[in-house]
Amino acid sequence: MTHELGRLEDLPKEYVQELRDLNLVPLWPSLRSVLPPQVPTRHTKATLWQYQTLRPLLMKAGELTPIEKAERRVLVLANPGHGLEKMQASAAIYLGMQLLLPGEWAPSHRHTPNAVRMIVEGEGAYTTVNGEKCPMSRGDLILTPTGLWHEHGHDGTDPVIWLDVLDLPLMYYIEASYHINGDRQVIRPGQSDQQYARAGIVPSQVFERSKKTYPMLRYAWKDAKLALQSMGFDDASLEMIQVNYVNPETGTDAENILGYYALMLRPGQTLRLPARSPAQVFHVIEGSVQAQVVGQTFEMQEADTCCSPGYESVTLKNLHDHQPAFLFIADESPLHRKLGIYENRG
Ligand code: GTQ
Repeated sequence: MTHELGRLEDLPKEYVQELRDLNLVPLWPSLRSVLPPQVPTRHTKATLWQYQTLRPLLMKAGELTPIEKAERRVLVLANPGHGLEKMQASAAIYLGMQLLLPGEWAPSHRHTPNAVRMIVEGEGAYTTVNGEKCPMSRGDLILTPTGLWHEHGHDGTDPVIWLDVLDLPLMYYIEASYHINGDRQVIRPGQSDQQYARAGIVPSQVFERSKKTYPMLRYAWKDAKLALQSMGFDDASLEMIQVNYVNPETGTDAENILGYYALMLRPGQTLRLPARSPAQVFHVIEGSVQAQVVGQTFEMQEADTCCSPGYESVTLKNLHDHQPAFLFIADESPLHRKLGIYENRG
């Protein structure tokens, strides 16, 4: 049973003011709003960002603002439910589309928020993460976990665009977001996507030396795609063809706060994802996909991105009858699990 609670207006104005003057606030008028019944209040609105409409504006930013004046030339995919100035896609997720033009360099820095890049378009650019050069190709996932130095360079001939996913809103909210600038990194030999090229087979040195917290920094799309295709081929009855991007030495989430996944939809497949507590982001790597999110229907083409609030189911449909579709997904599951609030409501 839910009782009607006393309102602020029910109290004498002078009393409320007397409290306020002492930095005191009565709980009961606000109790239901901070602890709503059954389901949390979610500011995250189901929102679609179409690449086709965003891309020309990002290219325009390339003309208007030189890289030296931007450091990171990014258009933020901001959720109107949170207010655009908050620059957040969900409570914990930040999304940005970043442009790097041939010859440009985005200087080295490190920061507390964890980031990943999902490469959308172009060849020849790279991110150097703690001295490891990570080449960028469409669909590749590159990690820049908390505290690791990273800078972006471009030796190619055409614009390169990628999707940045960060836990910046969370870090900012807990007053832990800051950055440090650094010198250009010296590139050391060795690439983690070569060292961990096959699942279950890891370099023996791992057991001799102290383990790296983040052994794998680049996940090539060709490997993730092959894994999905193999899974689908292996078991024709498998409905959820999805892989997790994990730390290859521990099997745990690749980063601490946000989870990253790749999903394949068979030709014509419709897949209902259960209502789980974390908010999610869907980005089309290949194909076209319809996403039904909280009463909204988004028709998504390649490189389109949408988000969904937590505690809502999402239905994905591959709009092609003859080709599979591939999605990159980011969510707040690692955070929810660590906080002990993860729920799957079916
Ligand atoms: O590329 O390092 O979208 O530091 C926001 C903050 C990208 C980056 C963003 C960043 C970066």
